[in-house]
Amino acid sequence: MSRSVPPSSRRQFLRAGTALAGAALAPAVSAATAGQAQPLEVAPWSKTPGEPALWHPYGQPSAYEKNVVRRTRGNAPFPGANSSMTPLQDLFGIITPTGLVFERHHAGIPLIDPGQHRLAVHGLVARPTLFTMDDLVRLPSVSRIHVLECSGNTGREWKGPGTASLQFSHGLLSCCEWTGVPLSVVLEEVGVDPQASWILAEGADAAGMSRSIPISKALDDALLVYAQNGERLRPEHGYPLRLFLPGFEGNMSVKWLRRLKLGSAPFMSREETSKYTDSLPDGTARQFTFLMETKSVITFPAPDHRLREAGFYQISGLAWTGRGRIKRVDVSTDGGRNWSTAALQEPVLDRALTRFTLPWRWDGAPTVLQSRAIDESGYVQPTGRQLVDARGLESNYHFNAIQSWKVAADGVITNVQV
Ligand SMILES: Nc1nc2c(c(=O)[nH]1)N[C@H]1C(S)=C(S)[C@@H](COP(=O)(O)O)O[C@H]1N2
Ligand SMILES: [Mo]
Repeated sequence: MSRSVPPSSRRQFLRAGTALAGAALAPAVSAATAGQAQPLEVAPWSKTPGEPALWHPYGQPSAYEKNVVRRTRGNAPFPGANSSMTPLQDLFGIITPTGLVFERHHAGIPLIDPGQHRLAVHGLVARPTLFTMDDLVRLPSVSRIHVLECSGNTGREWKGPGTASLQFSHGLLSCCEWTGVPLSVVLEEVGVDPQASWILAEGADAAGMSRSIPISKALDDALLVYAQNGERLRPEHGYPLRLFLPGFEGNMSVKWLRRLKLGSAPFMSREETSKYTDSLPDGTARQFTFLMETKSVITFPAPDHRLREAGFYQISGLAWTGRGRIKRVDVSTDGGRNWSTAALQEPVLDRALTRFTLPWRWDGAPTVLQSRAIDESGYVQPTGRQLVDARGLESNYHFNAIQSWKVAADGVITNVQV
């Protein structure tokens, strides 16, 4: 249709379309680009055949997208112990491309030969078993789209605005399709002792990272994952095998999984005693805080962008919850005085990222943008103040408050708390 419409009436159409879409909207294309009805030039790349197929046997993004990469903050405190963040400000839809999925390693990325890798399942079981990868891949599998979030994500926001970058504030977050064997299938193979109530999951990395998993979760929806977004796991995400626990904090999805031990009590590993507990104002700590609470963030515009002029913009963002589905997202474009209901983009999946959008006309005046997610259980994403009132300031994990982005008159966007 657009080809048969001459430029001038095409502009009228755009105006009419945006007028229909909402009272606040003006022409979506700036006068500088829309105002010139010149013939299209034939560019150099249209005059000669391009690169052949298999230019890259494994596909690569355009060279013009080379800034869309994971980024890391500073140096590792000891070898291999660091993380990299997903560039949420540059992504669309709900699936994180595998090469941009955030990483969190406690002792680097082990390079494991799948032929030599074994999964031991022992403890309170009838038949202790060593599984090869071939053994596991033969079993019935499922594929599920789920969010993975580090419980340390946005941890720097507890004591006031953290970093002025969406990638660094919220980038320990991704959403992928995960393929693997339900853990319940493997547990049936080995025969669970009725005494068993917890499972120790241990990684084959130099950290030997381990966590205790309640048997109820193991039998419910835990997965032994070997593929991500349609291909085998990448080394940095646990190749050849990881645990995946939908809706639970990322730390529990143990990568490079080598051992599952069934027992009758939690195992009190380092990662659930000294770490991944939440200190409270009265000096006690919350422990085994597995569930990732409901959260959202505006991914455009964000501090990683700059608005060049007043006019129409589509506000876009992500909402998610470890409890199930997102029911509604409210967006404020005036620092929380008024809220509008955002559109939720299909599909809205259980414990996956949900994309929301809201048309917005920026009048060029300073303002504050916020989003607030509500899940199907009725839980409403809290303000920072509500969260600090309930949990104090000593926690590093599970910060899920409403995020505020301040838009200044010059279009520069900063991280603020209101
Ligand atoms: N064996 C092992 N598993 C691990 C980790 C690790 O360092 N070692 N990091 C955990 C943490 S803290 C998180 S948030 C997730 C990150 O998964 P990703 O790197 O695939 O994004 O893996 C978890 N599983
Ligand atoms: Mo994490």
